[in-house]
Amino acid sequence: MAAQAAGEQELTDGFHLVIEALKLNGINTIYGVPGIPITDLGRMAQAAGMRVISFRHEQNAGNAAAIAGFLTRKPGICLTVSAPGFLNGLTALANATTNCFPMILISGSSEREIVDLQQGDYEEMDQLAVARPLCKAAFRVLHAADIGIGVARAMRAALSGRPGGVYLDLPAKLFAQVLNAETGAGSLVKVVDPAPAQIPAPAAVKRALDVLRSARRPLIILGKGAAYAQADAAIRAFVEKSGAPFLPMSMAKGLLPDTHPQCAGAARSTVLRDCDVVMLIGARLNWLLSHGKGKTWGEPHAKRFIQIDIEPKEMDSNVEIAAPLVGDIGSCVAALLDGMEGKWPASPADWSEAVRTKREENIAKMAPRLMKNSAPMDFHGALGALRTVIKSRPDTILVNEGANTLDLARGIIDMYQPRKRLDVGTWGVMGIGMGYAIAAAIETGNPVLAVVGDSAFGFSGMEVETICRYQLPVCVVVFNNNGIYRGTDVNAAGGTDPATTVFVKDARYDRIAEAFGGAGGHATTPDELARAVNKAIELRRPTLINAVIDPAAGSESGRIGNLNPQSVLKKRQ
Ligand code: ADP
Ligand code: TZD
Ligand code: MG
Repeated sequence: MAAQAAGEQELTDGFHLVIEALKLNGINTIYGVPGIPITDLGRMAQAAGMRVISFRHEQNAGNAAAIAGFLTRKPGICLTVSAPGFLNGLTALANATTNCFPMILISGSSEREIVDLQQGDYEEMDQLAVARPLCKAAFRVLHAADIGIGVARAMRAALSGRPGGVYLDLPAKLFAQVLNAETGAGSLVKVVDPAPAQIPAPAAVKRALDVLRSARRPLIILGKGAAYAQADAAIRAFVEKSGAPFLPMSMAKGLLPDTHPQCAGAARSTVLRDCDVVMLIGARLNWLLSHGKGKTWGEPHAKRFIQIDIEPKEMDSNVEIAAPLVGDIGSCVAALLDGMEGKWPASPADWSEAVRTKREENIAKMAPRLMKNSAPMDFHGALGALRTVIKSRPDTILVNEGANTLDLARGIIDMYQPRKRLDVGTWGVMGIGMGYAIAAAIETGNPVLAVVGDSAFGFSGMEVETICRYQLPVCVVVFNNNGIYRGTDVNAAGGTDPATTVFVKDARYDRIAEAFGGAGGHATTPDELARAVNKAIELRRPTLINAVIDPAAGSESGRIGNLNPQSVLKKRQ
């Protein structure tokens, strides 16, 4: 442990203890923005051999930490200054919690005595109280001797059970508190087995298998919890043994390749409507699955649901779950496989055949649109080009946000490997793009392709400087259709102000990368786009490509326009 000598005694302090506590628990990267009171903490962490990635805005650092947690099953750390920096990081913390990603937001804070009496300290705010409702757990450490316990509690809270965001409040005074070095070292805690296996009850396993066995038209839905669980081989073995068609939620794509014969991605509406038994593996029946009800599910129906989840309270959240299987996905799937020994009735052949036929039909229908080499590009033509890039470079991590840019890419770009597709997730939040891309590159070393709408990009675009500064192998493609959903709206009042959803026409986003020494690219056809992206990935060079998309090509809110409230008075205006 780094220490100072003061007379006879070896000393340590809060700064060193925080760093040592994180390192002891296998944390080697911090994402953050420096400033009072944590500037020296960042410097000292870097000096102690940690990677400290400095961002331009805390929200992006927080998003980076969150996705680092998803990718590594270790909580990603975001470090911020007090009040405003903390608040900037808070959206990412809440988003991590919503998406079940383990993350710890560590923020410096002002003097407790002054904050609690509301006497107006520098960046005064009761951060602990503000954070508490937005994360799984929130802790404050007041004494350097408690740093070890504080970090241990944060680690356990983030990782155990359903993963999520944790807030750790470190008041400025704590960092300079001095402690005997030996006492300090003795106060650190190495968290043993932070995400303990949760073995499902044998009766629950049997019930699940009985329901699955009884299915005439089974469907397995894989969610991002299944991707997070890193039980890839067991999940694949289980899906294959069951013979059932499977549907990956967007961040579970690639867990089994989208080209797998059982993949029903291209027959989504059919399988949701026609299945009779559904097995959810790490996927919630939230809005992304129409809550398990309604037209999408062919209601009225008598479908039965099996659900594997680590969170018992998730069961029956939207519909009755006939066979809840509570436990961690690795243990649950292993138990199911054990219970399937011997001959297992694979999914009925007529159902599998019907799904396969529908899927081939849909793929064939889509194919010509993906080959269109026109200028300006439409979404399908541009995404068709990127689809071929990912096919030839399947270890590339695809980050995706926007509306049309997101919804269409999700369907068009096949994924081949687990945890290679990262996107807006449960909230549909814009602004995750650059943070996710940066952490994906840092944590995996793989090349990253970020495909982002021009609006989505704007929420985190300044981090292109961060990408260039750290020389990361990130290629950003901005789908530039001059606006949100479309670039063609006009101001109904006819004034000089532009419409609310449009941006500067024909902007050159590529020049943002050039400003920071990265490579810029400007693509007007799918061929040009594929060439430019291939080159960027090949050279592992920070690159931003401005992809010119027909401003009229998109639809309102992408695929979820139905969620927009409509004014009954609109037509009269
Ligand atoms: P998607 O958006 O892909 O449908 P969700 O985020 O809705 O996925 O669901 C993920 C689910 O996975 C959550 O309910 C979460 O509790 C669960 N989960 C996360 N990790 C595990 C795990 N290791 N074992 C079991 N369930 C998990
Ligand atoms: N703010 C935040 C944080 N999240 C959001 N989802 C939105 C605003 C609303 N919103 C969407 O849901 S998509 C979107 C916004 C602003 C941008 C869509 O425009 P785009 O994509 O350029 O990124 P397309 O390709 O033009 O549709
Ligand atoms: Mg756009």
